Amino acid sequence: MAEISRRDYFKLMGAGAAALGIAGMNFACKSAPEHPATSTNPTEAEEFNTPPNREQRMAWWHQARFGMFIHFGLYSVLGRHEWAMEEEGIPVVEYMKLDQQFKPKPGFAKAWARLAKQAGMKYMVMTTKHHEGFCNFATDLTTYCAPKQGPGRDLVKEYVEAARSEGMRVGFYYSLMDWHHPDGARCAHDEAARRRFVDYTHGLIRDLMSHYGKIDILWYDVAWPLDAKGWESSKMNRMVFDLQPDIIVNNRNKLPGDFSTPEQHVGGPLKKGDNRGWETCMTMNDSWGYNKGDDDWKSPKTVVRDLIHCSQGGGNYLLNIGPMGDGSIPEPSVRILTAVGKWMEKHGNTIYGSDICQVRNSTYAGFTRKGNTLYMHVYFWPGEYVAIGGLKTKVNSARIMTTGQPVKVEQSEFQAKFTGLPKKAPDDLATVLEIECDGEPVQDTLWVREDRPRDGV
Ligand code: JFZ
Repeated sequence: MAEISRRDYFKLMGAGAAALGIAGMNFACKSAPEHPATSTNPTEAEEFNTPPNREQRMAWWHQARFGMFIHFGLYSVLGRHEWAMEEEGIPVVEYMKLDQQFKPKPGFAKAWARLAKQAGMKYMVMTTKHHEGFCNFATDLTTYCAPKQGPGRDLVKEYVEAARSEGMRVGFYYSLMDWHHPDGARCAHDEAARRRFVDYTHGLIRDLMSHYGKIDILWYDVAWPLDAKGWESSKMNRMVFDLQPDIIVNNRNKLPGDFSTPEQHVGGPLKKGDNRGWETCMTMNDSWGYNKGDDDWKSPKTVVRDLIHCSQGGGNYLLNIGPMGDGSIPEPSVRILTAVGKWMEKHGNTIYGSDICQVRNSTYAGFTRKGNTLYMHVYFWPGEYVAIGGLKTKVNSARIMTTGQPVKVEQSEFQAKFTGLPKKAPDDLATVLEIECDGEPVQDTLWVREDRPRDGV
């Protein structure tokens, strides 16, 4: 273990997580019923994941497509990445003193929510407790929480109010792994410690689900060192849904949850018959928590492109900010999100509520779809004309959505060509062609490779 890097470690965990749906459930079947008293059907109690009305609970989320992730905690004061406490081996007593400098300025969360709205985001997910163990919210279960330490106030409450006031849906991130709690590691091999720590964890989640009104998303993270049985994840989810019947939860408490969480890459389609959702979470540089030295910022174009590709596959995009200890957002993030917001203002309707799009092959464009309308998002503008190979659906008409300019369509068996375009991209991030088709647009590139007439001997 000492010799593998954190990245490799997570790769391993990720591989395990891929099999989690099945493995987790099998495990649950072998375990004792978790709610024998509250259910007449113990099998059902054992296997509880989330309520069956998933489609209904997730409808707003599928529409929304784009959210803001916020990593905020004591590591925001330090500015050396949210893993600094472990990666630099900082003594716990020393780390704890950071609270004295953790003084978010008044209205800090308002600024986040305003920026999220401006960027075209529809929801926010903030760390209520990260691996460091510091609770940003009020609780009777520990003194290691914002109201009782440096900040002297409930930061989660301020976040919730700010998000709501800008019309954002509200999500809570919660790390199961805890580097501070005395039972956080020994719970793996000491049953009394596990009992205490699981009670503590369920208690904190109960606080979060009870004191802030309607919460839209619960985003669990890192389940080390326990499995679903150890965490009593089934019971955990049951409690969450008892308190918040309309909430959606992710898959990181080792149950499948309502959606999966591909990290730092655009996710793929779910397995056939799986009606859960997926959400790619991503950083704007390479760190989640504020990391002063990390200058590896993505361009606004990369962000827009990732958002398009998430929408194309029916997924969501949760894009992170790592505010500083005073709550202010690093300037590059503001700049990137402002540019993305300008693009979304004009083109957001090609993203929100879009349907999964089967057309996907182009080296310079991404695609989204609404019914029979295909949106071609050209991020690398080739000038004058663009073309789609193997489009099997008849195109009725097309225009450049960005400018309103109508576009000429030439369609032959293997190629749809859109001509008379300007030399220079009308929008640098992505120029969108709105293509009205005769039916649901379908592309077959293999057909092009196999059946297109060839030449020569
Ligand atoms: C976790 C955290 O360790 C990190 O600090 C951040 O909060 C991020 C959103 O989540 O990192 C992970 C968790 C899971 C995987 C990779 C990184 N995974 O399954 O590949």
